[in-house]
Amino acid sequence: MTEFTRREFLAATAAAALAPAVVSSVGRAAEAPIVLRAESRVIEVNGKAATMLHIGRSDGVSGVYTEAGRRFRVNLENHLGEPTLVHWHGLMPPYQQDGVPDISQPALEPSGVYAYDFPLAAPGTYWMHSHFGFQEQRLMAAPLIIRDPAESGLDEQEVVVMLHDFTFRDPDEILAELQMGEAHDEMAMEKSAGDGHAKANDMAGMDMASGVTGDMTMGGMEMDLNDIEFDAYLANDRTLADPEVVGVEPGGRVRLRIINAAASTNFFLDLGERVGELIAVDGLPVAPVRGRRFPIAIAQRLDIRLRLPAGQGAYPVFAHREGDTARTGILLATPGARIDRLADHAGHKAPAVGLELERRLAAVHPLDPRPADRTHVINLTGSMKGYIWGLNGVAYGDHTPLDLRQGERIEIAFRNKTMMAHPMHMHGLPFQVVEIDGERFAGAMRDTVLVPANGGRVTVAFDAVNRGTWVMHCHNLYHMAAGMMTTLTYVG
Ligand SMILES: [Cu+2]
Repeated sequence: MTEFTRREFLAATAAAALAPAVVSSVGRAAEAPIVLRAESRVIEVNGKAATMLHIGRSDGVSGVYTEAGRRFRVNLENHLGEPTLVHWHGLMPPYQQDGVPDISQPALEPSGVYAYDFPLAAPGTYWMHSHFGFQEQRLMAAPLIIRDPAESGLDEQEVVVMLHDFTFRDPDEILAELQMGEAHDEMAMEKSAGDGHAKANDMAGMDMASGVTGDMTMGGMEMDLNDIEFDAYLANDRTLADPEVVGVEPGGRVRLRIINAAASTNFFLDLGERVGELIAVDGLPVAPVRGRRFPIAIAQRLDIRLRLPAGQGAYPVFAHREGDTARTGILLATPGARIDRLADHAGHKAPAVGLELERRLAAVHPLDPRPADRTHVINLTGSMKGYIWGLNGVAYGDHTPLDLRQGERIEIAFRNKTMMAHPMHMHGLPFQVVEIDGERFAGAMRDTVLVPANGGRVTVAFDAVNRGTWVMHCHNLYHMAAGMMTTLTYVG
């Protein structure tokens, strides 16, 4: 991915120099748009071919790499035999360009083209994914990296890692089976018996280099961690049987940009023996946190700085599925380093992802402290039985849009009444985490926060300044499909 990045950067620079400048209506020279193609592709997983989806580019780059201060100029072409639409996850576009079918704009029909053009304010690690049906589970996602021009002189190698959970099955069938209930109920019981009590012990292995182990005991309560059995976990589309090997320099500095693009899986990012420095979550800077293992919930991102030892070496970067031994990852390797086969299962189950890291995060650019003009309590509701999920007891479609006004400071208090954790994502602008389990603090700015199972309470705050109609939903794709979504509209 790093090689792609460098190549892409050179190609973009060359293209900018050669392409005739187009004069836009405001008289400013504009770059030619990047063409993104929604298309199908065949990949091989576990030795078997699978037809998946893809956001492709003619130059072979996966995703968009650009700089803050530039415009996001993209033409999305639909080369699929079905409608699609792509959401620019974490960006702050005008709402008509947010990529949510029937909220922002109609889905893009086969052979259609949509043009996107808006300014990119903040640098950071973002991503793009289909917001149509289950296309995201079919791997229709790509990195969206906005570099900081102020950091262009840093001697630091960028390594982007996109995580996926992978299934050969049809996601519609998976959801239908979950809604049938029976198989799932058995699995949930087995899981809570098997995992629920192991968690406290597993946490002893938790290491964020500060000695803080966090409070993640589950109090013996039953919970359901992983309700779908996947066939593989991918890092940049590959498993650990044949991982991506990224060439690095002895003693070099690496900036990992980790994107959890999984449909239904929380991971622990595991740096093995190396200690990294977490510098941003969901693209937005935080006061640095040093550690070897960092939780990353569905749709979240981690930016981690890593200084490699002098001398030859190979350094795995694992993503370990919560509540499971399964893992995926990539390998950073100096030239000539010995490369050993990495097992795709760890020797132990990872614990549940909780909020032990979240409590320690502090935004570098927090909201101005200010009392809320309006607070909405949102109960996360639902049941494994019938696999019905909703917000305040209703599914999307029957929902009442959240009431708010342009310019207000809004707080949203999530209360999880279910046995599963929910990664809650809001479109339009990032929020700040300001309260966990009744304790106020000035936490991270981010766009997705995990609300833990069995009574987890998280409050987020934001200023409603990006007028329009937006969605807020659980980013577990199966929960969203089952109705765990609502809308908010604010206009001037
Ligand atoms: Cu959920």
